Amino acid sequence: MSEQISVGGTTVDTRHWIGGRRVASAATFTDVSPIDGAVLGEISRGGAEEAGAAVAAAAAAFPAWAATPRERRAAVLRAIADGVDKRLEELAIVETLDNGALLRSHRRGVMPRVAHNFRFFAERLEGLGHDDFDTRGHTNHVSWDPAGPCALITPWNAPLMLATWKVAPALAAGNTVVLKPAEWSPLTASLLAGIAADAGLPPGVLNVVQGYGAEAGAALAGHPGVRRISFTGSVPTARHIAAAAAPNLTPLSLELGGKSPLLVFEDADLDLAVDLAAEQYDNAGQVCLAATRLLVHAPIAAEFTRRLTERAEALVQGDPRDEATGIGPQIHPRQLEKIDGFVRRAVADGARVLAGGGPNTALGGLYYRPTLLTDVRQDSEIVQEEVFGPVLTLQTFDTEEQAVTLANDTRFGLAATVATGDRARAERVTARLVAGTVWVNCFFVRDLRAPFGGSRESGVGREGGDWSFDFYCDLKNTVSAPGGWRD
Ligand code: TXE
Repeated sequence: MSEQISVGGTTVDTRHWIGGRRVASAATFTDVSPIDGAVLGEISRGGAEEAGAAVAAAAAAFPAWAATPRERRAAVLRAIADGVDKRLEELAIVETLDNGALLRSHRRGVMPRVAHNFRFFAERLEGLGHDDFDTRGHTNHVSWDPAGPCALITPWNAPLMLATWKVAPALAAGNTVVLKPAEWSPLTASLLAGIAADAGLPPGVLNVVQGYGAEAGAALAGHPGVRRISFTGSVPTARHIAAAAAPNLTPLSLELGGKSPLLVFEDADLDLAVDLAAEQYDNAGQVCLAATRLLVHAPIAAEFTRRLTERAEALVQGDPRDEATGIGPQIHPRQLEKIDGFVRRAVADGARVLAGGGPNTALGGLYYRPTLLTDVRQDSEIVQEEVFGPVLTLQTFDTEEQAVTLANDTRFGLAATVATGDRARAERVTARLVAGTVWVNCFFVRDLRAPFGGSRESGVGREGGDWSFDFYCDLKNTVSAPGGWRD
């Protein structure tokens, strides 16, 4: 077994990164490209032992990193961002081969955002602070003390972007990190470890443990030395993690799934509304924020449906490395089967297929056709459960009241999008939607200063801006009496 594999011309080390050293496990798992099923390599398969070693390394590195002045920590984060920029093309290619998302979006959107994650939290750290305040002459001083080793457990749909969204604020805050990337897309985390070391991050401050969730992930979640757990992934896994963390009372941040609505009112710009709906097929529907439930005002439903059906059918499906491709493969055979199961059961339950409806047999492999379903019941599985594939449902409504009721009627609350030309309506409707993020006449506009997270089963807590520091730090209030000094 080779520990150095070549992926699209880039050398990637398949071992863990613990205490500033590459560490191999005897056991491995196979990493396969979703584009064509090619084996990319054998990756070290960590478990309790490797998780324990990584937490020990993170604990050993913690005091010195926590005591490192903010400016120095910020400088290292900026150097990591520069390293990401320098290796942006390699990262984009490796990520595309590993998770099958479009190369052009990795190049132009995702990897620049990875670098931005580091620069943003470097800058935010420098500005972090409160004015001291006074209580009957006593001074209150609030400080953000680093919490300790953080376990960051991340998914495969946007591997490096979601990992660095956690790694950057955790490190900025003065914590040390053990990152456990998803086993279906482990490669860019390994590259990040190298980039961070080259940027001057001391050994043990960032550790990467590869492996399966039930092994490496579970060991981290239940480790008593871990002071924070941040997880992005599915609701069932979040429950396992919360249960594992409970004996230690480890604080958790959980960013989970969604079943977000797009509400299209009759006064909306129809071109824009169709664009917004078609955007939901991005990343082959593997986006937690995706507005997969289209709720359309009855008077415009026929025209909207006609246009969106055309758009779905015109989407170019194929190799995510091709510039012309609009939709690539699903990540894994298990996901393809899961998606197809959802669609088949929906059809058996009375849903009508307007577009797609099954795997793209011409392409074979993991390609699922962009699918649009209608005649779906609100309480049906296809409307209530996250599919995490290119599958949208379309329902109509007659009144604003009905639209809001339908929009809020799932156990999720991650995001919602409203298309309307009526400002007063936008204000009324957005005020009543249960969601961590609401977009009006736009989608996926993200500013890292804003809080991000979900309501209900879409998550626990918020990250972003100073909320990230609130989570990754132990906040301390120091109250000093006015007198008593000997100087
Ligand atoms: O996710 P998991 P899966 C949803 C989406 C998708 C479904 C299944 O609906 O269809 O989840 O995907 C680690 N202890 N989302 O099964 O299991 C795992 O190794 C500790 C939405 O791949 O949540 C990986 O690193 N860790 C989502 C990470 O959890 C464990 C993105 C995510 O995997 C673990 C991904 C355990 N017991 C899936 N079990 C989003 N919110 O964007 C697994 N893991």
